[in-house]
Amino acid sequence: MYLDNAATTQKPQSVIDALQQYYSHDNANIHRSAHTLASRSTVNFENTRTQVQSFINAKEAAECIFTKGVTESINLVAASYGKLVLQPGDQVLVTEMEHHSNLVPWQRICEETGAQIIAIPVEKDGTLNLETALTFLNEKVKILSMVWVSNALGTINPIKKMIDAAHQIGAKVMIDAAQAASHFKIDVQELDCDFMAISSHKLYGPTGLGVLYGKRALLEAMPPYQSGGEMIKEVFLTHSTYNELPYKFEAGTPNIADVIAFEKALAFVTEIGHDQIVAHEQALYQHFMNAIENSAFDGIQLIGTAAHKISVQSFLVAGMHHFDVGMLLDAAGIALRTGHHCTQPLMRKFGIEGTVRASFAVYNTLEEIDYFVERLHKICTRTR
Ligand code: 7TS
Repeated sequence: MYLDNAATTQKPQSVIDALQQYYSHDNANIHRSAHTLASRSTVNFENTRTQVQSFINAKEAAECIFTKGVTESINLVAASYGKLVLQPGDQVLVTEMEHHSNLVPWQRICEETGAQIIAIPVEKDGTLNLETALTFLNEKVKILSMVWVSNALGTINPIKKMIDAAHQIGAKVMIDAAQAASHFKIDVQELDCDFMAISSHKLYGPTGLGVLYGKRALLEAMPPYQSGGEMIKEVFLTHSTYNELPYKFEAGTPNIADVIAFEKALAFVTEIGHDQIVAHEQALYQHFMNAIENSAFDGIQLIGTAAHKISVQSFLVAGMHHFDVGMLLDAAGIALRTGHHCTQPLMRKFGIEGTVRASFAVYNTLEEIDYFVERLHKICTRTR
């Protein structure tokens, strides 16, 4: 039973078949050869980019850059855009609920540029107080980089209001949509974010692949991130000129097979529909919450109780280490994550080392939740 969907989702057969198809019949490097195989894989590769454009409603496909995932997307923006604009005394605004991948790249660029990281505090229930959050936006803030949905808490943040307020003070906004993309219909034009990062593997697609969306004007102004083949227009021995978007940010042979298979993952989500996915996940989540709010579960401490959440619940069992709870559940055939969830500052804020985290996806069933609840109940009662 797989309840670790916030870490990575399982893949539909169509994605697995697309990988098999590529390596068995279409394998060729893209964008550089004249032969039939190469043009076939190039067409398929670029087709995924067009599907990504439509999935997030970007104005152009060229604003969608393939990366290794959210981590690399944020590193790219920090190293390229951050280095371009940050000056000593400037601020990069984040929240206390960021994944490490939306903290460490900014810490490193702030060390280099003399800018400072400021974090909006998280309330006890795992939410951001919008009024408090808005007070952090002042003229020193050049970049707001925040998570849409917390991986550890499941909290859905009010990003549209934050984006609009950040723009009013002239800051640019990067959204970490790692956990949001499989649940919500994304419209980057409507949100008006400047950058957005998503990972394919949390969206039913292959691992090691993600997308960085950026507004064209910003991407044009930014220096390349990595250098080598593909990202150049002309190379001389001592200097080079750079390729047009999106290739300027895609140095080297990309992750061709996974990009091609990712199109099937996007189709999987689109065919079911975000509304259907969320309705199913919320039904599972409510079923779980109803069961554990039952008095028989008084040994459970919930971490993250925001009113607006995705189907993720962190918790602790009284008198037991979270690792032990995870191991007992694993022994019962239930896979979920334990630990700090790459959010150590958030765990520190709550005065804990980590949690047990259950995260439900579209293929989980009510029967699975019943079994999970039954096993969890056994674990809770044996600690008394
Ligand atoms: N941001 C958030 C909100 C995440 O949940 C994750 C991964 C990342 C960034 C990094 O994404 P990556 O694809 O570059 O690794 N989160 C988790 C998790 O919760 N358990 O394992 C990975």
